[in-house]
Amino acid sequence: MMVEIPDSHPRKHSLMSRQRIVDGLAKGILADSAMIAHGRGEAFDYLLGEKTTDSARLAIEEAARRLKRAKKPVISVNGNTVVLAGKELIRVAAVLSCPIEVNLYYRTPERVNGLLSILSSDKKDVARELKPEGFDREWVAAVESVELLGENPDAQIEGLEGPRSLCTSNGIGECDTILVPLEDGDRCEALVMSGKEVIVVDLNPLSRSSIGATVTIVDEISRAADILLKEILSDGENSGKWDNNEVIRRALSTIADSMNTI
Ligand code: PTJ
Repeated sequence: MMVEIPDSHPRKHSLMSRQRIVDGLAKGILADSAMIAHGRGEAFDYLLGEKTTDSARLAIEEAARRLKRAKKPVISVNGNTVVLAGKELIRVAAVLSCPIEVNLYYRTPERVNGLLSILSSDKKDVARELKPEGFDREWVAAVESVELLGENPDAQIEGLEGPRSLCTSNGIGECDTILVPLEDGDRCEALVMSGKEVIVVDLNPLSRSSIGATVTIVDEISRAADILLKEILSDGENSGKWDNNEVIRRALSTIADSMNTI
């Protein structure tokens, strides 16, 4: 049931995201457990104050630096990510000139095709937008050149078995740096083991993906993607040594501090 949410509602963004998941499930493009995954995310987001924390911002800055210096970056998306942040990630891919690959835990050809067709239509919408501030190339061409992969996998993620290991050589297969929102722990581990830099976006700081990643952004995917775009377009300073455990500890301490608000 679609309910009109007034602009004044303090949790409008969160309720609209929930509706996107409901609609995606009705269309059959999301995993049956998509709502459970979303609910877990919402619970953590609530405890994190439903905003990008300072430590998440540091992780986004680090992610931007690594994606910019990567030789072959790629953005991997699953069902939830496409419906929540498809357009945001197309903007990021256009600026990085990198492909987006649909890579699913619960893979079926129907879901892959359905998600690719949403991304194709998102690409058309994004191409019609004004180019983001700081981007000095031709916007329409940059957006149109974003390759959407995943339909015809011709490679496998080393160390994984089954349909979730299937990938495209020109995307996840040969990338050196991968942005993987809402990732599954085994795949994250396998990607790290195969020598790739793995940038995870996950609201749960204690998930196996969060703990195993090279850079963990503990933030909501659509919020994080907007900030990531700005960071990629800015002249960020070089990073020093990256301590990923520190951002995880800081996210946990934000959650612990939320108890002091009452
Ligand atoms: O589309 P598929 O087949 O690849 O399946 C995707 C899901 C997400 C259903 C599947 O990967 C899954 O079951 O994921 P998990 O194991 O529930 O993990 C999802 C993680 O993402 C959890 O740690 C959540 O806290 C986190 N999360 C959920 N929503 C968001 C989020 N993190 C960032 N932004 C969100 N919007």
